[in-house]
Amino acid sequence: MTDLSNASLAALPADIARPGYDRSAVTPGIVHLGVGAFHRAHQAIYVDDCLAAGETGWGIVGASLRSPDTRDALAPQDCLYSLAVRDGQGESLRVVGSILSLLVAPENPERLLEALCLPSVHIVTLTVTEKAYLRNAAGDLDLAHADVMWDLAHHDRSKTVYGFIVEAVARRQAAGIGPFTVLSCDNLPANGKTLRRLLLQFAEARDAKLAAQVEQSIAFPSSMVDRIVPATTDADRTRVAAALGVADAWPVRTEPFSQWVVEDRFPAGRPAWERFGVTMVDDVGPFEDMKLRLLNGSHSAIAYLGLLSGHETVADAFSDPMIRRFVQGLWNEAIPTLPDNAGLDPKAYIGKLTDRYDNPALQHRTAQIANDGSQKLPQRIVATAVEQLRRGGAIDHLALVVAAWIAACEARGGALDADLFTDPLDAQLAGVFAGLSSAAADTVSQVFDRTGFATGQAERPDLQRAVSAHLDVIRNAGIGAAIATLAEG
Ligand code: CS2
Repeated sequence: MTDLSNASLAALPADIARPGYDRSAVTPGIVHLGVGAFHRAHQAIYVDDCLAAGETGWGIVGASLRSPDTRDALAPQDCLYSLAVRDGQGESLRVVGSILSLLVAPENPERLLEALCLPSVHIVTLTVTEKAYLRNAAGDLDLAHADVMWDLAHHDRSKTVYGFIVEAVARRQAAGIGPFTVLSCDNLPANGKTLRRLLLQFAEARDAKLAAQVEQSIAFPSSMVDRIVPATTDADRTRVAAALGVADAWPVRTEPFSQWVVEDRFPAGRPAWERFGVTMVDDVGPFEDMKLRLLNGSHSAIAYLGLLSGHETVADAFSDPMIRRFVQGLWNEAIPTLPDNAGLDPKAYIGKLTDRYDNPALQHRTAQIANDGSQKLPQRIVATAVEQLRRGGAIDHLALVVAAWIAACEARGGALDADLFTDPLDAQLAGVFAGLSSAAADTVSQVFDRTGFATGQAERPDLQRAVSAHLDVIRNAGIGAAIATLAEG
């Protein structure tokens, strides 16, 4: 079978959407760090829409900070790939052309720095996942992390986003090239502000003058990104190739829903995203909190409760009446913590979420979402629980999610496969998770210390007590019994 490429585009069946613009006339305007499936199903689509409407200055240079897989799969096909949008009604395919080139940072860090210093590049975007922000238990940049220490000493051979961005800022300034805007698209609260704070901590450790330069010249708008993008499977490759008539080494599979809310602070310019469904706002905070607490919080709940009850996908787990009721109860605890004066409509939001989780064609694996719980739960569950406690509200469901995460971690290598999911703190937590013989309260207190959950919050002991009580029941009687102890949503 022929491979997907610029040359084979003309041979695609007539009903397959494809770049109708001249890709060779598009110049790189965005460098994206973390060019995984999520970016390719989300931001790259909004940019593709802009290019199709005639903009030519916003092509994407995609960079992987770790693995060569995306570049290896897509470079031979001129960086083209297909987007498969699926629901119960079927699948629609579209070939996407907005990624112009792909780099693998560890292979050649200098090439990424060169891309970051192109005068045509005005925006640097990131989807590097929570763990790449390298925060310590106190939430600050982990200056003792080996990669951070490496980057502080090797400016032209960076490994972290901080090393790359700060070196690029320094080089652009030295060469008289104007600054870029840095846009985080990760699932962190106040992601722009958070990135700015951590980046300044890095720059400060490298050179105070450089830190001042970052502080004065770089804008860090925050953004809320939303689209569910399960990992691609071989079945996707086979199905997509049959529909295209050409082979695509790495299509991405997603849902019809897509949302992007972005703070409109781009001093160096930006694509006209608002023309294609992006909501440009002054303050993304309320949208982020709603998404992190209602979507991501329940996603993590479904992942850990689902794994402990033997459900392989979100749709399976969510069709289990016990879990469905649980999620409703979780939402009932989270909604009162959201601002009520920001024009949000949480009821409509969870109505839509219910449909999205029921999508039978997504096949989103619970094990995929279960990864990196120590990095996700703080903003998805713990912050919500702290706020509920502060306002005298219930935290039964919230606390059970934390207990289910611990129980799922403990179950790896026993009831669950040892490598079903991983966590960046696995090494630090291995001893704790192996300590099934210790009392639940001891386990929970050690987990809270190592993860930094609710550090410095007066509500921490109450939260720990609630989590311990649930963990005790899960250990002794199973997840079903723990859920059964809860009053109905
Ligand atoms: C998920 C998210 O894997 C996870 O942790 O909760 O990736 C989720 O699918 C996206 O945030 C949806 O926008």
